[in-house]
Amino acid sequence: MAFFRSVSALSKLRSHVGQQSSLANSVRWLQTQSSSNTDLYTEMKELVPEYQERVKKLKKDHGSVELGKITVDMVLGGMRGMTALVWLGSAVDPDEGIRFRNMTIPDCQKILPGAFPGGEPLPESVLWLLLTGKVPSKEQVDSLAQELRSRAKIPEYAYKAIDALPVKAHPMTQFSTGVMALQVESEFQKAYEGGIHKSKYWEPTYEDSMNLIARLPAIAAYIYRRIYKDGKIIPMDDSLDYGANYAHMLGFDDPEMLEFMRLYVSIHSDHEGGNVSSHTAHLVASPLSDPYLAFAAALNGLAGPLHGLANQEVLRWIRNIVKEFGTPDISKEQLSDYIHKTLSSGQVVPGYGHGVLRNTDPRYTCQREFALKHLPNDPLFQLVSKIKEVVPPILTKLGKVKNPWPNVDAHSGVLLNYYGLTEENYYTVLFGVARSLGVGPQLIWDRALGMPLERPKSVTLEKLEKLCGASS
Ligand code: NMX
Ligand code: MLT
Repeated sequence: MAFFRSVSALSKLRSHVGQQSSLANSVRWLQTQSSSNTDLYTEMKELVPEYQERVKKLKKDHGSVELGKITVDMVLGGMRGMTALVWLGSAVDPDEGIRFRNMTIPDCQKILPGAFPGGEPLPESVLWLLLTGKVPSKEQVDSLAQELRSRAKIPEYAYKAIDALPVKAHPMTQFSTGVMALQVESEFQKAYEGGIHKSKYWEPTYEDSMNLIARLPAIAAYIYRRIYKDGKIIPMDDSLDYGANYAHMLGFDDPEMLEFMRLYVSIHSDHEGGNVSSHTAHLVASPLSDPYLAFAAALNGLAGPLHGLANQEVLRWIRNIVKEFGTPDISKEQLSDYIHKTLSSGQVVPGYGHGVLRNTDPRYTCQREFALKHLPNDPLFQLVSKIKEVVPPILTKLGKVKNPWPNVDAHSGVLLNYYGLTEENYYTVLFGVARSLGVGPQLIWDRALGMPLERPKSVTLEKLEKLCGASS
């Protein structure tokens, strides 16, 4: 049966990408298969037993296979390189970057349904792909968009919880508070209190995750309008897709900005499981805390300047450069001096480096391509391009930076700024909305696959020294 579905999927792919179809794409498409269910929940109901069987077999037949060794450097070095998690939605190759269910960003741009032919992937397409591992049809994506719209109602007390904070509270503090307020409606919590059987945990987790994803844009837009637009709220437009609706509720209706938001949400959705926000969500959900509790925690990790807040820091840093020289049109020598000044004052160059990547982030590259197409003459875009030439050799010369290349955050700010979203303190909220599309599906799979409470072993410093035969 799966074979026939795959064959029909392959012929659909050919009609999708026509002459441009490469063999590699076709193979990847075959791996993803397709299905005729227009309802995502029905699709999941079919998939869950199949995946449960795979995990059961893996544990039974290969439970003691060794995946690597753990060194003292790893224990003292933020667990870099330790394989310790299963994450279904995506994986990051150090050189090539992200693959969403084995599809690169260009694959997604070619194959996933967009708002119009040739358009950027719709976030709904990405959500379907991340959850099911299958490329959705336009009909499936439309049905999911409708499902999300129908779940998007926000209880009044969530707005009141945000209103209890001073307007000057950081947007991420307001966002995390809003998510905690939404937790009051957790279906998982209710079901657990009602004595649900563990084999059914994934079902209320699906409800919570989908409700959460559906409600985040309105909560996030409320915060933006509250802080920056005198509290003048713009209601949701039922004719719009997820990304476009978010932009619309923020106050942006330029079709180019709507398209950028679709791309933005899609590429920020997932970055395998070890990044701080995703890993935090998985950890916090592991003792059966519901998706709201887990996602609020994830947002608090995302709000750190070495993680998601870097997008805010990048634009602030770029603006400071412009302020210092009085113009964005500066020489490479001036830029180099500024970068050295940043480093010698003990700060990092925001938007550069990565815990896993060892090459330019493809999320940077696709944003650059978008900018080249739509805003090639924007002075800040030109400055960002110059920064990309000047920073890597300087970081390389330091001799300690493992990845001198730009990451996703090095680019997003200038695009948002160009379209009028100039308030950089808000940028991490956009990242947070997008990240729910990656975290939500994994939390559903965590419960479907019976992932246990996460509890690694720690050692004291004395024990570590003793294990190494070192004297203190
Ligand atoms: N500027 C200056 N120094 C850097 C940078 C940078 N961009 N990147 C790494 N280093 C330093 C790092 O601070 C460390 O120094 P020390 O030994 O003195 O503590 C040294 O180089 C080795 O670090 P790495 O092993 O290369 O990087 P690590 O995996 O520890 O950290 C980041 C990864 C992303 C935290 C780091 O590259 C960084 O701080 N980058 C700037 C902030 C940023 O852009 N974060 C966003 C990441 C993407 N996201 O959205 O989450
Ligand atoms: C992310 O998207 O989460 C960041 O690139 C950080 C990471 O992958 O560690």
